[in-house]
Amino acid sequence: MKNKSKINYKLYLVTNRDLLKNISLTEAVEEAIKGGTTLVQLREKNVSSLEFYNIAKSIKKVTDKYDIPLIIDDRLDIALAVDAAGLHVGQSDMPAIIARKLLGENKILGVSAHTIDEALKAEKDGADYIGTGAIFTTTTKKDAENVSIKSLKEITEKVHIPVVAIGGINQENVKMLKGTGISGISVISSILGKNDIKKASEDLNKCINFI
Ligand code: 3NM
Repeated sequence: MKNKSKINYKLYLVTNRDLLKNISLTEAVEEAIKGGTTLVQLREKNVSSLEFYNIAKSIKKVTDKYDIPLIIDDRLDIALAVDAAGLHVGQSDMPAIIARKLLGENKILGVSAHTIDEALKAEKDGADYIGTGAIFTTTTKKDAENVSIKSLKEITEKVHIPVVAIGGINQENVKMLKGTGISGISVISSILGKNDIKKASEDLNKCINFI
């Protein structure tokens, strides 16, 4: 795995197989990486442990091929089982401080935080980066809480670790995040929901020169 301090958060793809059109998840991830995706999070709901493990193994083959770090959402056991680069936890998942203990210092730990207090606690508890959203309206995560651009900026100003914005980000609205101090954008549908995934990744990448 890359040195943790060298992780590029700029274009962070989160997965959701339900959005794919006539393409497998492994192929979709490969296309996104070819288009400039810099980091991948495997986030699949409603799967058995065996299915999640098998998907993670096949995605890891692709991310390893391109030397892109793979982060596993929520499932620390799967992250360890496939020797992923790291784990992402939400506020209702395993506490970050415990996840850090179990992961060790060398793995990446990401934490979703919606407020300054949550972000500061995540940093104290050992997070390497913060995911903050939903910045724009998203239909991909049904229970997403809204976070304003002003709050996003306040979070980036208060914490000393990278902050990645998530939620409804697309080619049109991404420019509104200029000046917020984010280290990257995290997206599902504006890449995986498109017919040409490589082009979607390329196009989005061109819109984030300010990062
Ligand atoms: N987390 P899309 S929003 C996985 O607010 C996820 O924490 C969010 O998907 C949060 O790019 C979200 O399609 C879904 O809007 C992002």
